[in-house]
Amino acid sequence: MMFFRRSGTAFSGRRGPESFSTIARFAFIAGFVTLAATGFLLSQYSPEHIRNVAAKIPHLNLTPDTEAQQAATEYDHIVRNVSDSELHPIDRLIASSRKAHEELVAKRSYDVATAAAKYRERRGRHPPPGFEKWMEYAIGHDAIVVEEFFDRIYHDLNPFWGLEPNTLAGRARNWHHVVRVRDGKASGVGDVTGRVPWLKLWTDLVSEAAPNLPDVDMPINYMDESRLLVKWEEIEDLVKKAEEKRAISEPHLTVQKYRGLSYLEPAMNASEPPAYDPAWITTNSPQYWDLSRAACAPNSPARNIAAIKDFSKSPSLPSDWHPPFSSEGYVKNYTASADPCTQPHLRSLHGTFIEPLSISTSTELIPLFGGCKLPTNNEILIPGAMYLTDDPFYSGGNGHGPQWAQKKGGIIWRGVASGGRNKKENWSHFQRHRLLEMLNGTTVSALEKDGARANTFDMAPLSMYDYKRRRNGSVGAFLSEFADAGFTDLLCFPAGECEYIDPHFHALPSKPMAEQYVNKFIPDADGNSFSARFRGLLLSTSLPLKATIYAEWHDDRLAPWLHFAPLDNTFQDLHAVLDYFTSSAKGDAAARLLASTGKRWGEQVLRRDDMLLYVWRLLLEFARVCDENRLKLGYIDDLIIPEGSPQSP
Ligand SMILES: *[C@@H]1O[C@H](CO)[C@@H](O)[C@H](O)[C@H]1NC(C)=O
Ligand SMILES: *[C@@H]1O[C@H](CO)[C@@H](O)[C@H](O)[C@H]1NC(C)=O
Ligand SMILES: *[C@@H]1O[C@H](CO)[C@@H](O)[C@H](O)[C@H]1NC(C)=O
Ligand SMILES: *[C@@H]1O[C@H](CO)[C@@H](O)[C@H](O)[C@H]1NC(C)=O
Ligand SMILES: *[C@@H]1O[C@H](CO)[C@@H](O)[C@H](O)[C@H]1NC(C)=O
Ligand SMILES: CC(=O)N[C@H]1CO[C@H](CO)[C@@H](O)[C@@H]1O
Repeated sequence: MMFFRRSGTAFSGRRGPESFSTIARFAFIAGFVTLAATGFLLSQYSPEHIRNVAAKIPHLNLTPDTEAQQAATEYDHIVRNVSDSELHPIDRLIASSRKAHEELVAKRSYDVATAAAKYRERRGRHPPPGFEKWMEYAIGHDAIVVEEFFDRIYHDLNPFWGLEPNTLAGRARNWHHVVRVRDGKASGVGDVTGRVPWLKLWTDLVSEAAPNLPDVDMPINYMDESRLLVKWEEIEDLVKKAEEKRAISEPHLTVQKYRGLSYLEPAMNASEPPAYDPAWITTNSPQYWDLSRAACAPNSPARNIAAIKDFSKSPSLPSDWHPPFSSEGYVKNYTASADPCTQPHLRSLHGTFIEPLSISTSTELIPLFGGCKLPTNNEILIPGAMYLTDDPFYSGGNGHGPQWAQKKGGIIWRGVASGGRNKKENWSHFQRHRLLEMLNGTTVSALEKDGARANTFDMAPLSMYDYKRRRNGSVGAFLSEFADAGFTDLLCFPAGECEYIDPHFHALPSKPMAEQYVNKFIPDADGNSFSARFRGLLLSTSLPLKATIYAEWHDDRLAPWLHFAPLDNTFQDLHAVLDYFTSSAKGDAAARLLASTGKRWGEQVLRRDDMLLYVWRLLLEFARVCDENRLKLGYIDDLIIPEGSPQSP
């Protein structure tokens, strides 16, 4: 996360005297502006102001179900009446995404025996003890339990099965900031004076599950950026070790009781043991790209491509980029599209790899939980703390936007020029700058007129994206009407010296999300790390268009081309995607379908309850990995035939 960060050191994220809710509102409204602008913007966009604005906007009257159903009916009706040759590649992607998602959701479990059976089948172990209480809560709260939705937990935890459990438990306990569960109660441990209230937000969430959790420690990353980049080979070794021991143990050898962590308490009157800090790399040398690619598989395209040293030249987008994760020019496998290991060009197209604001990275595997990470990072993902505040200004509150028919056919974006430290020598490589130049009608028109390239991008060739506006050179003219996108703060470096950027961008006033939701389309691009807006956008009536290199807890439960429109991290597909959605009734119906289906789905699987269940299950698993009896620990009640029972389950 970018919006609380100003300085580079690991534990210096101190905050001013403002309350979190004030900051949250502000950050939300202003598009995560830095603190420098706080005073000004807070007065201009006070909560009252936003409430007043929000109150004036018509809101969705239809229940989301109805809206999503009507949208599906409308789109299907149009598609049924057009010939195959009139179908767009995106229509095919939508069809295949709907089908895949339907099949996935059909695997839903409604009772603990089914859930446990699916667990064993997919994980090769018994579920952790406490699984029945977890499932009971899920059933009681109408949670959609599909085993695949939790794949991320196992991906993240797998390497830790290769580490020694007592060492792991000790390191987790003695970390700087920990959500600690003892005897069924959760507490936040660590000095957070003057910091963002993440520890409290996460502790409050864990508290809800705590009565049903064993003793466990959740060490959390208090920095904005993800921090662990362990070499690929090392992770492979750990995973191999874990695999060797992975088994579904004999029920009579299985135990249900965790060991507990009281053995880690310091002896009476002894001082607390110090936190275990591995060696931290704190400068951009070696460059972050080089650290990250060491965590890529040896045969991946990025592994042997060194970081760029000179960013003074304009970035080169790969020409004729037809990645394997795309189909006919549009992202198909969104997970793969977020992976820098497959896309060496991202070393010059994403701020994380250009000049991150701060770095504090280790190549050693330690237990650390956080809200987002690169696919190459080794943190254990939990829902971002910003998704947990009940502050209505984070999610947009009740103001999720008017229904589709009442919306303005435009695209809107506001935010700050983050992504890293943008300077004269490197700004043209940042993703947000690229997104905004691509949405700038003036810039695109100039480019169409004389074929010159913009600072941050070149138009994708007609051979890749062939559509009328592109042929007749009216993409820029279209955007001039359609797009309302700009930075609210240029974040020039050195501060205030904006000569290098002034000819290309000017700051626009912020706009509350409630006002932004009047538009049909809202792009979402990474800042210094994940944007933290995605959940709010999904829950709105607008359609999010999203590219990212950051993974989040919810990825396995969201489907591209069904719940949102995915974009390539180069944004080379942006203009063509917008053209698809805006040049026919079919495209508009498709956009409405995705926007309303995403909203409806988000209301079912991105609730606080769903985040609780994710963290609850994760902590059952983490407690098990940290337990010296971990190979024997398991939930087996569903396998035991109750005495006197005539049939086996
Ligand atoms: C189907 O397409 C035909 C020809 O394009 C058109 O005349 C007809 O009105 C369409 N029907 C519907 C239900 O859209
Ligand atoms: C711990 O400290 C208290 C007060 O300083 C003292 O009374 C007590 O004897 C100490 N206990 C042990 C086990 O050292
Ligand atoms: C998408 O890509 C990932 C790897 O990046 C792969 O594991 C997964 O199987 C792919 N999904 C599909 C549906 O092909
Ligand atoms: C180019 O094509 C678009 C889409 O058909 C159309 O709306 C626009 O008027 C055309 N512009 C020019 C300059 O021909
Ligand atoms: C759009 O581009 C023009 C020309 O490059 C620039 O002057 C203008 O400031 C840009 N608009 C925004 C909102 O940044
Ligand atoms: C990663 C990297 O090389 N970033 C460069 C961005 O530009 C500045 C010059 O202002 C260089 O110092 C950085 O090294």
